[in-house]
Amino acid sequence: MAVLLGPKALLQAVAYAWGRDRLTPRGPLSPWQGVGPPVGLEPVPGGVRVRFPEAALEAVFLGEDLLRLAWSPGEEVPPYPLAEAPTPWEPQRLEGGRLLRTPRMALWVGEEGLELRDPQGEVLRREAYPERAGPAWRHRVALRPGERVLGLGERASPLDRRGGVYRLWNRDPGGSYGPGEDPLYLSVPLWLSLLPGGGGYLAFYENPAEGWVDLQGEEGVVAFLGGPFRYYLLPGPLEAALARYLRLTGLPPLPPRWALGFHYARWGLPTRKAVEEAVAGFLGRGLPLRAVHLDIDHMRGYRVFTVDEGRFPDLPGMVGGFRKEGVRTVVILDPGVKAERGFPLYEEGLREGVFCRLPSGAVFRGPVWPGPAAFPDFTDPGVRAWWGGKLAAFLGMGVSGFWLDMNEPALFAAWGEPTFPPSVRHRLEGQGGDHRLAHNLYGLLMARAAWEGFRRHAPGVRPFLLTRAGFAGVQRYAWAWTGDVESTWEGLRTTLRALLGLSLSGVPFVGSDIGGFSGNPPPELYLRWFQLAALTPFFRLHSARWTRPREPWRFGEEVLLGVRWAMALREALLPYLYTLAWRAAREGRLLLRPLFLAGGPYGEEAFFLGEALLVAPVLEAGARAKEVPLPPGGWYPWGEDGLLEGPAWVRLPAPLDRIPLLVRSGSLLPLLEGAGLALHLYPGPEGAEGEVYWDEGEGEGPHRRDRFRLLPVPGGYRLLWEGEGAYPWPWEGVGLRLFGKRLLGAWVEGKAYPADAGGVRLPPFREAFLEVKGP
Ligand code: NBV
Repeated sequence: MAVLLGPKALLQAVAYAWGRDRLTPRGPLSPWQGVGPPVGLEPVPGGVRVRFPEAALEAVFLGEDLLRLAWSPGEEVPPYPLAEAPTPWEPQRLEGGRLLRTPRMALWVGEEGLELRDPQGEVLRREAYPERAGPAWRHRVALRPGERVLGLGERASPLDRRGGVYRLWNRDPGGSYGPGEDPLYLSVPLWLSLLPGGGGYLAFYENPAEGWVDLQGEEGVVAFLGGPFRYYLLPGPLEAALARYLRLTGLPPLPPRWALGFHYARWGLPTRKAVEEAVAGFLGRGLPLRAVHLDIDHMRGYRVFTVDEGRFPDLPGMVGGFRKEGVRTVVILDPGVKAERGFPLYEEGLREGVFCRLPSGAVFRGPVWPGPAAFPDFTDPGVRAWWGGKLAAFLGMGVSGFWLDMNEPALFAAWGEPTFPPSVRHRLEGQGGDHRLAHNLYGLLMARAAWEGFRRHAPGVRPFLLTRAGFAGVQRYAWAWTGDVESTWEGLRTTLRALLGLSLSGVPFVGSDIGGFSGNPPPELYLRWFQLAALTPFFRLHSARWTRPREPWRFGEEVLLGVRWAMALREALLPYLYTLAWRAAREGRLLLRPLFLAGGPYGEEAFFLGEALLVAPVLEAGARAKEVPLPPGGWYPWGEDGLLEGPAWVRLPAPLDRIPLLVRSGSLLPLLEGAGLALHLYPGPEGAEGEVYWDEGEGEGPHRRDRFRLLPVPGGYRLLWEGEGAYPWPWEGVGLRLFGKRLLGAWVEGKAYPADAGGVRLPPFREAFLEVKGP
């Protein structure tokens, strides 16, 4: 990557890599040794303590669906990933205390290992007792034929991880990556097992140390080079296990509504004028832009928290002007602080002792954008508060969000690991430790610092944070994007995998750089990427500074029309998406759901967005149709009356300007249509149901939740509307559109409302009768 920066940075990157190698202790791992068979067993609150000649295990239930297994000895790390301090839950004790059972799961403490069983006694997971090598731990987990292993965070590999080895270590691949690159920026030690019968379980290792998961053979090996060997087991169904995991590590907050709109970013917009021209380009063409991101170009010599007044005069004026047009501004923040005498932030950081240090006590410096930089130690609460305080100036300028980059942490190294040497010290809330333990936490804790600073300095405003790196728990603070993926069809397929993998690892708000980051997408790829991104939680166009301009009008009329359609679809879906966001925040429901999570077959070709939409993105050049495995049930092609029946493989038309999209029969979709809200009714044999969550879109004021139920009756349907919450219904009445049957008209309190081709608009009601015709 440093090559991209020129000779000076290259020299720095070489010097850094050489120096780092000198600082990095080398030597083989001591040999692995088993902990031996259990030699004693005694009850503890919620579970059991098992003694081994060389180790001990505490297995404690924290609920009927949550079991914690903690091995000692081990290196402790503060419980950063956790959002709750769970308390023991008493299981039933059988067979001399070796079988512990709850209504949802059971643990068997055997001679050679542990078994996790379902309430019927079926084994969900069998693991051998672990082995140790100094501070390192590893264990073997049996895998069945046909068992799939998913999760492990953001990966550029097939969703089913079997057959590969995956490193648990956040890493910047350096400006571009494609299929198979491992590891990437955001790893999560979360393993989901999908068993051949459809059941499964979740295992979450609460260990930030470097590790790997080897799934090449008939058993899986999970290893960590240090840290606590502590993990949680949760029985399936997988979606319920993920929701429980999200409560354990923290539900994502409800985002501001604007964040669900379209964002534009571009690295290499050197001046205020260039940014304003880009924004005007969207608005002038009626393209609904909701946020613009400022990449590192606005900084003075890449000094974080500065603005180059020459190139970006009166930033508050620019930000305020955008806001009037409905466009929010998001600013990038890198963790590296230019190590330069006279730079106030650096001087202050030195005075206050916020930077990471080497064992010698010297401040650690590594090359990044501004040249040699020092890095705040986010594992210290005082440093988090200090850093968070720096957001105040940008918030005061009207900035609405922050984009956290390079927080793996990444730096420029000519070879070897592009990150801190392992010996760099971290405070880890006072307990102290080195970078081996803190590395994977750095992005999480930078996000936490930004979150806490945002909350403190803009009270009542919902923070918007986007991060590249993270760990379990990062969903409490930030959305994530998939970084510098290449601009190829393979890159698009890789992106879909990375997005679904993140979602399956408990990071629900995710997105990618439309068109890929590092290259020039051909027009068709660009449009297909746009269509997919419009149906992922985070919808942003972004690209590297060495690429050709990428705005939707740069590819000709046909592409622009296609982009307009995708953007209009996104805008229309806003009430649906916002309701999904609220359900994620309230219950830990995922937005992106691979088909197998909800009764469909395993596959990577299609996914659900929420419960109602099945998205089948086109991932190949020239394709004008897409084969999709339909899960059981009825499926309406988007906006059409004809019904497809699953389970079946179907071939959906995929003209260049459309993404194949299906609606589950039985759904009721809330959509924006013009200035009003319309319910699109896609009835199944039992009618349909759906809901809308709405509020001011920002802040912490009142909200409302409206539930609709469509029930078949002779001659048509009854439609029931139940609203709750103090926020007034913001639209004039409600529009209705019926699919599958012809809507003749509606009746509310004895008054008739005839329908036309666009459906019917009704005043607010508690019950309406819909008169329909035909099959
Ligand atoms: O800040 C520049 C880029 C940014 O545009 C991109 O989105 C990040 O993933 N950043 C990486 C720094 C280095 C890119 C080679």
